[in-house]
Amino acid sequence: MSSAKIAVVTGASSGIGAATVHALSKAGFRVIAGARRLETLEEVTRAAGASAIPLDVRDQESVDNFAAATPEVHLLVNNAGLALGLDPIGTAKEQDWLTMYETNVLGAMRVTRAFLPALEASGDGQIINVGSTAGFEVYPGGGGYTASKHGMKALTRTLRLELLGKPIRVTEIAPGMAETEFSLVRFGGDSHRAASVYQGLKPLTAEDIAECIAWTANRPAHVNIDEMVIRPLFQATSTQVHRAEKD
Ligand code: NDP
Ligand code: 8X3
Repeated sequence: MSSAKIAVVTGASSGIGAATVHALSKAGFRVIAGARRLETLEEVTRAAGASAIPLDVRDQESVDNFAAATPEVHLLVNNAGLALGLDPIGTAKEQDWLTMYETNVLGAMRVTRAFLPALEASGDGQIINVGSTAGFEVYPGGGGYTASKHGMKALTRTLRLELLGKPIRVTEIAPGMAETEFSLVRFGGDSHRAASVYQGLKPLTAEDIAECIAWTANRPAHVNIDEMVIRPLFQATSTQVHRAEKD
């Protein structure tokens, strides 16, 4: 039987989650990956030598099935998440806010709740939540997303208090602008609008964040990285970004 540690990565069909599947596999973890788009997920896991299980973090039954198929786990990466729209609060779409909250906060809670017993039983458990700079900053039009990522920060910090004395480390990784499918999803598939978010600067890549996750996961068992904030060089805050002039 292999003695490799087992890692679960949610939202692993694209972007940071997919890159994390590769980074953790390379670091020696046996990775079990979840997302809704099973075919896309399987392309990722096939290439990384990992396993794919369908997962919708908004659906309790799906989370239960996922957890039942994964009885042993040392590391949980709560990465599944999304932003929808950039509407000001005055014209906010309630369904968008609900979806963001249900995915980014309730989803992370559900998956964490399902895996806590196994993480504790591992004797060396770890939870890495992918938050965001939107978890401690705000920007116009970002109300629904920033509220959800502030929520995830609260969840992460609460967990660290509740798990004190147990062998489970808790970390928040908080990226700034990373070019993934994130903006494409946020703007309903509008690729021009999505590309304009990163125009004139070099954004982070999914791999940049995945390396930070893998590094955090590889610290000795007594070392807890509480929070890590990573931004592109030309982003100082959510609203202050330096862009090169267009040619
Ligand atoms: P992507 O859109 O590329 O990836 C999002 C992933 O989440 C996909 O694999 C998607 O898979 C999955 N997902 C969405 N909803 C669900 C659901 N209900 N159940 C299961 N999986 C779901 O974006 P990123 O890689 O950028 O996003 C990953 C995380 O990073 C998110 O939490 C995001 O908020 C955070 N983040 C992103 C930043 C950025 O600039 N890109 C910056 C800071 C944080 P599928 O659709 O197949 O279910
Ligand atoms: C994603 C970063 O700036 O779009 O979490 O909120 S931002």
